[in-house]
Amino acid sequence: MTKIDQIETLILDIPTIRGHVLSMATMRTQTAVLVRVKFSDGSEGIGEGTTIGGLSYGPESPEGIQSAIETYIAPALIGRNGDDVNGAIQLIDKLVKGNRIAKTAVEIALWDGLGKRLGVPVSQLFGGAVHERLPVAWTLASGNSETDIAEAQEMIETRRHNIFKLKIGKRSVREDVAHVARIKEAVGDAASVRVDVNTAWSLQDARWGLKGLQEAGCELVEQPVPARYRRAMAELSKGYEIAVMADEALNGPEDALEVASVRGADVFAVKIGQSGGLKRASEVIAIGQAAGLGLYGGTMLETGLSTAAALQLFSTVEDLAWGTELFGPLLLTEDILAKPIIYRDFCVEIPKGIGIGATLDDDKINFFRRDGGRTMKAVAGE
Ligand code: MUC
Ligand code: MG
Repeated sequence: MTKIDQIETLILDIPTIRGHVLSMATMRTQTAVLVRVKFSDGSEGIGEGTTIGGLSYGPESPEGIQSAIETYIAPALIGRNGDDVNGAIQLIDKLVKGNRIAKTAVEIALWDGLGKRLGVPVSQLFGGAVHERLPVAWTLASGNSETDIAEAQEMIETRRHNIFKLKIGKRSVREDVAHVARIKEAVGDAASVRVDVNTAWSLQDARWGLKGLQEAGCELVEQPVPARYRRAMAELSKGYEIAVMADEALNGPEDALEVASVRGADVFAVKIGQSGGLKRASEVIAIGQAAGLGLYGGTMLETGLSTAAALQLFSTVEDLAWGTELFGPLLLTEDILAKPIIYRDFCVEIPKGIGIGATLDDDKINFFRRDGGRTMKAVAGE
């Protein structure tokens, strides 16, 4: 039996290429929790748990993710059969409530280790890839319309992105709609324009917002109202032609079922971290498919590591009608992978290779680690 011998965690702080202005925070750095699982046969698996803007986006912070893994998840898994990923998921779900991003980080490392030992990509463990590349959006969030337009035009010219998600919700609804209309007018039919409000609007704001956005040619609005307002989301989906996407409302398959049952969205933004791992994300996908909803491969602006893991899963999904936004590595000043993920022709390529298809660049890890390489937090068996 290949046993789980040791689980290490470390926190990386990586600067972003520009300020990323969201309704609840402006990001100048992204913080990722990395996990390395060492197995008794000498094999290893790597994983990542990342959130956005400290505790401003969701209930887990980077420090909390690290602590949940070290204190509760790792001790329960040490000594177990490393090949039994489902058993590990079930055990941790019993022992640890919530903490989905922490669970995801460890689960990715377990799938990565298993894929490597079997000599197959993780997509194979989910039935096999049906895509080699997927469309990938870019987020315009400099906080300035002119800068966003210049950024969009450069992305279209270089054939990197022709789907843009605009982060709004910080200014008034009227100002936001005017900002979106200017960008849509500038890019015309060369690009799809969508927005993410990150829960900032009341239902009343959202009614005005969706009307204005729709008239401006915006195709989709992501999470306009707070996550718990399922009926408001349903009302908005029904009331306008513009597609309404659930993001913060989707924390795993149970939420997916509730949202689908009240038709509280037209589209699911599926995030592996928010779902609680690749397996739970695959369940969210199945519920969305069964309910006839559109699917979108979401991100928590993770590094190349978790982006590779998400791509392994999304490559197996028959129809991601709204594409993906797995551009996290491009927002960071440095990619931490030895072989960066490839972005070209408006698509992201599914990494080749075994496991999640990612190898870390150790120099970069040492450079960005918060503890400066002085301590290694590890939980190991006797
Ligand atoms: C979110 O809320 O979707 C994804 C892309 C981006 O710019 O921010 C994220 C988070
Ligand atoms: Mg979102």
